[in-house]
Amino acid sequence: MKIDVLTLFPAMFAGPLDESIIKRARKAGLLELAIHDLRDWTHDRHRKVDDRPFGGGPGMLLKPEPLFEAVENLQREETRVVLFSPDGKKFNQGVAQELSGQKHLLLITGHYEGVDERVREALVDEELSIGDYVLTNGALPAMVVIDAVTRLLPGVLGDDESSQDESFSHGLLEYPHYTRPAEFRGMKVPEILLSGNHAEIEKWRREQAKQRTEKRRPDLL
Ligand code: JCQ
Repeated sequence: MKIDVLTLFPAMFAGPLDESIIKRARKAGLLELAIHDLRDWTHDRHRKVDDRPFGGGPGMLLKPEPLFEAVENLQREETRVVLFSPDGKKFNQGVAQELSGQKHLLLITGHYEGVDERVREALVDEELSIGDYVLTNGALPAMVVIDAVTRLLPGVLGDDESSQDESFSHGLLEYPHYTRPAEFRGMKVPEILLSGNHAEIEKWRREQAKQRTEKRRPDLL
């Protein structure tokens, strides 16, 4: 998969995407990631990307010209153009799965009070929110989506890291997990997990996942 990102803060992307599983996916050529500075598509001396809203009011908006020029230069026939903002559709594991099937994503990271509405109307296929709070810009949401999508790409996770088995794919939260030692500071691992009875262990885990979901996330049931 190819992902292009348009941002005013390209330096924010150095670090999180150069570690661990994302780093490995990039090295293996499974993810081709390019971070672009939106100012590279301005033509004035001050590289101006924002302006005041018509009709007055506080804050600045991203102006249309650099965004149109950037998207028109980067997009192909098969591109999905995504804008991040608190007004978008809520991102979740299902959206991540859907995006992981695309050939090319172009992620636009908003800023200030938002973007000129003509960007939404003419350029954006999908507006996404990562949650009901306001961030200073869309760089963190873009990294969240890149991370969630990349780990779903075929070949990215090894057998030990497999995403087949994990919580959101069943629509339930995870059951409790334990590793050695069997007793730590007086806290014991549930006996059933040491029993070797795999049918009973499965049953216990299903029940724990159900109880935990009822208690913490009844909205998932
Ligand atoms: C994304 N949840 C919060 C902030 C305006 C495009 O307009 C704006 C974009 C942002 C950045 O994104 C978020 C966000 N999901 O704040 C303000």
